[in-house]
Amino acid sequence: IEGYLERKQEAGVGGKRATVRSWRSYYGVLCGQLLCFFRDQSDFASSKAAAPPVAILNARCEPANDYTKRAHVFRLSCTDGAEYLFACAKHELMLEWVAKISFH
Ligand code: I3P
Repeated sequence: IEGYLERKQEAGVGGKRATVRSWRSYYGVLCGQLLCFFRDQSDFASSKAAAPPVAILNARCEPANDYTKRAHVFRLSCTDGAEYLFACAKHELMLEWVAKISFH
């Protein structure tokens, strides 16, 4: 799965509260056990990453029903303690990302 996502980092490695907490738009691509981030589709085509990839092996991924400031948001909690929120354009897309990340 790939597509545009808004991303907010809530926590870094070890669960430490993230210092940069604003939402940012990325073109996200799930590549095996890595979730990769590009500025747009053409940067993906030329392998020009916009942010380090996130390892999703054994990560917890579920709809963020408790986060009410934006719609269609899911939460990704990684084994290293890092945590991210991702906002999708549509509910069905959000469910698709959650399913693909959970059962990759
Ligand atoms: C953050 C930005 C985020 C906000 C976050 C702010 O400020 O406004 O949108 O998260 O709040 O710190 P900045 O852009 O100056 O980094 P929400 O959209 O979830 O409110 P937070 O620190 O409470 O997470």
